[in-house]
Amino acid sequence: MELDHFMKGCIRRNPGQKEFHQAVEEVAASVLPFMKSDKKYKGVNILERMTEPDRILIFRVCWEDDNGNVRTNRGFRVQFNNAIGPYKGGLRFNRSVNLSILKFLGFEQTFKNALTTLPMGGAKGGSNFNPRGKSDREVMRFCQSFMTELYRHIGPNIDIPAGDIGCGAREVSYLFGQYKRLRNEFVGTLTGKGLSFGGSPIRTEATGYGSVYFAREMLATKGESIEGKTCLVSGSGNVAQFTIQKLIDLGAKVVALSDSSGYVHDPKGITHEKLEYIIDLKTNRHGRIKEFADEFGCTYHPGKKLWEVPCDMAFPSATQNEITEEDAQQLLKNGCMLVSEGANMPTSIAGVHLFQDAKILYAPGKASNAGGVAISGLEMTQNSIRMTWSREEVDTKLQEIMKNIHAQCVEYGQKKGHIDYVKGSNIAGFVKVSDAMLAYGIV
Ligand code: NDP
Ligand code: 2IT
Repeated sequence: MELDHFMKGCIRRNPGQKEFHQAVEEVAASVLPFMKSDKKYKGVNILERMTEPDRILIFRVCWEDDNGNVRTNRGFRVQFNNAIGPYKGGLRFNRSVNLSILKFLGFEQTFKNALTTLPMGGAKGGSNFNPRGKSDREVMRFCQSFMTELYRHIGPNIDIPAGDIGCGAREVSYLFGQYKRLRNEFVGTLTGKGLSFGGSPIRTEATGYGSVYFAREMLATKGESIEGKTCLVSGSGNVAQFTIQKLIDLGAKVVALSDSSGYVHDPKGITHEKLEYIIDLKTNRHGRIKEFADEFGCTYHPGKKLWEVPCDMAFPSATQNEITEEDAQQLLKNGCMLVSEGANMPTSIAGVHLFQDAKILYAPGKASNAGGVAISGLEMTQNSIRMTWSREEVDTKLQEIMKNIHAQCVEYGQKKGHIDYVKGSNIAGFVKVSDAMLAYGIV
């Protein structure tokens, strides 16, 4: 009832932004009942305030393609909340990008960043520019044009962008190079940089590794381990690649992965050698996952989703709403006992409810994929102190941070021996950000 009332207001204020409504509803369902437990939340409209971004920047991005045509894209930066630290979050370059998607991502980022224990606020940005099929020079010209507007709104103590879908090492490098030229200063205003110019060890791997470390923590609550488990990993980009790598290292068997065209099923399991092929295919050659099936003689399923393959554990690592209610039903029917979200909001609300009702180990992205932004936070620290830590040091810190996030979920989400990670992560993130906002008065 209370949730319905809150959501009516949210929908009225943000018409047509269905992904944003979805992200808010998931948080409000956990937080509204919790707010009754303390009178400091009474009469201050704190959740309304937290669902309104601090500011949104929208700008024109013009560039010239290889054939001399003038192209126009739209650039965005949603600076959602800087109550606990400077704005921080990735840039998404994909045809589907719109304000609803970036607002949902910026909102989730605010809670996620609070969970990392590091001082970072939440933001997200990007463009409806699609790097797929573009030459390196076209991507460069787009990135330089994008930064020519964005640079005036960001800075190492203001807002620190990074990558996301369609924005990897190549794009971050072009963006950082242009920022540096315009400002004439070398500071850590972007994260995910190359290792020779201020990047942190393990940042490339961090989201995927973190998602597996989080799964390991969840399994430990049941006295179980990763070893021997059959896994599905959707996507085949940055997050999927290093989720697969860590799963193989820890003795799991990954039998399927995908891209936006379909999935490949490899019952023998992905090996390190096959993974190297995938990394080269997707990161360097920008190819299609079908080529993996041709190369290694396994089956390719065009236009299908991999959730129909039986598994013990699922790691959705592609995009939002890739697990529908039907997909969740299918996973549960096949005996899936753990879902660790590498992507942001990959499960529809109906799917989340099915996982919660089935009481499987289910981690929402804001908890399980926080390793990426956490290491971005450590990249900022290293840039500030002008030092680089070793891989081992950063990996140890990543494991500690994922443990800590798990502990926060247990603190706020445990009920009768079961851990509701959705409730736990939403409340833990909310407590930290709202405490700061309330301390500032009416802001
Ligand atoms: P990449 O661009 O490296 O890879 C994205 C992958 O997802 C590709 O395989 C892509 O397929 C697939 N994909 C993209 N859109 C769709 C779609 N609409 N339907 C099906 N498949 C799709 O991005 P990342 O790996 O960095 O990001 C993946 C997810 O992880 C996103 O949800 C992102 O927000 C989230 N995330 C990323 C972090 C990071 O550090 N990079 C941190 C935390 C979360 P194709 O090759 O066909 O385009
Ligand atoms: O969704 C995310 O957390 C990211 N894309 C990473 C953001 C970052 O600033 O590293």
